[in-house]
Amino acid sequence: MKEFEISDNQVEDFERDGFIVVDRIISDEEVALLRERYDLLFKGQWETGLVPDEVNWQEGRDPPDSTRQICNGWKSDRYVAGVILQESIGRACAKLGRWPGTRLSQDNILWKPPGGKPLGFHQDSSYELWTTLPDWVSCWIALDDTTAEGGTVEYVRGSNHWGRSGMIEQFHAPENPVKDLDKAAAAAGVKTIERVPIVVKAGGGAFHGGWTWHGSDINRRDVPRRAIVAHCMSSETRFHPTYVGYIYSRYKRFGDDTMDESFFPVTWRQDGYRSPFIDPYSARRITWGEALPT
Ligand SMILES: O=C(O)CCC(=O)C(=O)O
Repeated sequence: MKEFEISDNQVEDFERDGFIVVDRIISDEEVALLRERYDLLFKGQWETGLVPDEVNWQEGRDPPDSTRQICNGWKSDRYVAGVILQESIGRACAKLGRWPGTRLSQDNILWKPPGGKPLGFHQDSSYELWTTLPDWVSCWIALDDTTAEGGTVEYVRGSNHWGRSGMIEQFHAPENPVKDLDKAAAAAGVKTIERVPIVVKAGGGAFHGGWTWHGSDINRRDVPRRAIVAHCMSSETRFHPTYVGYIYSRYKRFGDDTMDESFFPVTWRQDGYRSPFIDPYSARRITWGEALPT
């Protein structure tokens, strides 16, 4: 597949609107592979033996109409790693964020079944205050063809300029998914909220900024809506010295604010560097934590 490139015009659109749509990010083969891996992951089958950082839905444990979510599936499944840690995504995020390089903060594996509940509208970067540079760029990739009524992700055009709000009241299955969004719009003096549903073929998707309001509604169709997201940060990012994020600060060492590439890999850097374990790990030549082949 021809790799996609982000143009200077797309960077301008991204900075103005808070997101851009890209028709093709991963190949049909990668889409098919991820759909197979999703079946296993939501059954709790961890290919590397390691449990993901967040498992917010498990077959037999959670309500069937909740939106299923796992974060950092790449640590548990090397096939997922092969897709989400690819260089082209890192390069695109760095260009959009005007960074010297990209680190993955976390992947987000999402599966909204027919009738699946909404995800509350939020700003991603409000959840990243445990870092020194909480200005994410995220790559959202559809694994099914999306439609407005199928509960696809929606971005609020221009909301990246509204300022920073905190974490929202309820992220999973809120009664009113736009409760916090409405408050933020009022605080910013915005009268008209333009919600843009992302309608793309499987393999296509969008890039959004960390301060862009987004979320998704109920899936009113009879087919699932699956997606994978690479939430990325600048390769220069360090841990905040004192703010403790309730999940990801567990990777911070005492008295040391540097980020370990084993947990926050550098997927692309303008000087050509990329965390050395990514390629042998993604090719399944080593498993989690194993030494690099000589
Ligand atoms: O796909 C969705 O429903 C929402 C995804 C999301 O919140 C994100 O990519 O940050």
